[in-house]
Amino acid sequence: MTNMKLVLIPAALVVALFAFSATYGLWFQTLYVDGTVNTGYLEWKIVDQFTSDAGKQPDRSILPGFEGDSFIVPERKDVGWTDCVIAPDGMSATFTMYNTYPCYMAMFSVYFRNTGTVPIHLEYIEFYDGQGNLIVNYTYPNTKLKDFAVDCTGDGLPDIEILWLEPLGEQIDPGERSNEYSWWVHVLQTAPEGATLQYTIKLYAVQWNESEWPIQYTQPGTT
Ligand SMILES: [Ca+2]
Ligand SMILES: [Ca+2]
Repeated sequence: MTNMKLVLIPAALVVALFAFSATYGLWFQTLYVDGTVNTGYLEWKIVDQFTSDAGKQPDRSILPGFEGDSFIVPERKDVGWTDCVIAPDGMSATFTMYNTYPCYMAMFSVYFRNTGTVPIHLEYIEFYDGQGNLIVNYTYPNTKLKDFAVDCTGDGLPDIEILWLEPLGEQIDPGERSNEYSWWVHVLQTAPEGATLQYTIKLYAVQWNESEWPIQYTQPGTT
């Protein structure tokens, strides 16, 4: 009887291992499923820009803190000028002001397009100085960014102050172009004489339903 038990136990083990191996084999069997899985992709590009003193325009002037009339054109002098280069990947734009002097003022804008397949939400904007250092990460929706200064030349002294004009919070559907995002720049007294001043901006978007501050829409028929 004892010998019979000893025989039965290994036999049971063999049966159990056989069953387990069948399950194991099925677990790793490749299963083929027919069909197409569509996954959207997130992409946007800066597609256009504006600088107010491109070419030979009369220079504008304004006082520190953007006080005064921004459309003053003193004696129609043309000393400085501006331009913009959009990066080949469309993810950033670099703005340059040439031959500047204190109180010189210029206006700048960018526009971008949703080149992906899902709606996006403009989440924040970054400003970098002339050395590529991050200066400001603008993340506050529907509010005006407080004026901020940027040292473009890396000498520790601010060269320009920036006034951001448009609130964030825009949703852009696939293929659509954004609204205008614009800001003013005023050259400070501490900028080097005749300096070429440069800074870069980057815009960041997220999938519309992953925004930290989604736009609250009113449902039709509600008050
Ligand atoms: Ca000019
Ligand atoms: Ca400086």
